[in-house]
Amino acid sequence: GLEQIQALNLTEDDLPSCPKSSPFLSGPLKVSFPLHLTMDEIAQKNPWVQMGGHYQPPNCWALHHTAVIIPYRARRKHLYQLLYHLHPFLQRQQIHYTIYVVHQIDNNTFNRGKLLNVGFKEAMKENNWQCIYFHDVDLIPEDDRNVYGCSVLPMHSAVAIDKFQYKLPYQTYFGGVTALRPTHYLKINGFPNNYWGWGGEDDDIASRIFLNKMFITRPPAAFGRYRMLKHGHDKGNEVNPKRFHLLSSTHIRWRRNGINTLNYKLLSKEQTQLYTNFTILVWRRR
Ligand code: UD2
Ligand code: MN
Repeated sequence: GLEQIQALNLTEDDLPSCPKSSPFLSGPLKVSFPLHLTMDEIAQKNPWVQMGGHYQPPNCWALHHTAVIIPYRARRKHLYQLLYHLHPFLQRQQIHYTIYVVHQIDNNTFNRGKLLNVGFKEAMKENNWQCIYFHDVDLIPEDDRNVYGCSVLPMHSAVAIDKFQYKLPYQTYFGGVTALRPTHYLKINGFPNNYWGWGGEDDDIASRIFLNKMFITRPPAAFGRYRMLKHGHDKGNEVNPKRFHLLSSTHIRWRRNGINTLNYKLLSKEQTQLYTNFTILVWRRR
């Protein structure tokens, strides 16, 4: 079992590689949203997930080593639904992963870009991840052939979302669920820290990729399907009126605004049964 493997501290040399395509994939999924989920219930359904929301296939060496980072504040029901669906989804893919939640606990305006930067930084302290998934809390994948590993190009996974009638809203759209290798993430200096409130940060991230002469790739639309849990505009995440102005100068700012200028205060780090939680305060210059 898994405990034995951990006790022996097996490495890449001791296990056969997992197959290129996992035999456990089931393709299109029937996604439903059970009411009143609890952490214990979800944990019981996922006995192989270890403290902190960690998993690796017990009998083979995973091809993908992935940190899933979720920017979060006051969306408990969405978080439970995501954990309920994502853990079995990732295990069927036979990947090695940990789910990290970055919780902005202050009353400042929500800052998704900054939370993703914090998630990257903290997750890389925990493990030498080879692939980072940046994942909205409210997006539930509908096909497990959408494998959460990285390719040689930055990946945009949320290709077809029910909210957009399962169509890509525009060609450079890079919202919802995206993935980068750490080298690529560092090359673009991470994400912008100065998008406060809703909107624009996803386009800024896309610009950073294009400015660094990279392209984005996507899974086939049949695989990259998601349902978005229903929500209105959150309190504290008002539409950012400065977003267009900021976007017009990404090419000037990206080198001096990102992972190299990130500041925050880590209040706590907890391992829960289903995820590792970072509680943080973000600073806002006035
Ligand atoms: C879109 C993008 C999203 C992001 C956002 C603009 C899609 C599918 N997603 O999402 O990636 O670019 O626009 O910022 O197009 N959150 C909280 N608590 C809050 C507010 C936000 O946890 O109070 C997190 C949560 O993970 C959420 C994400 O931030 O899923 C994006 O916020 P949203 O879902 O309110 O915005 P939405 O659906 O327009
Ligand atoms: Mn949403």
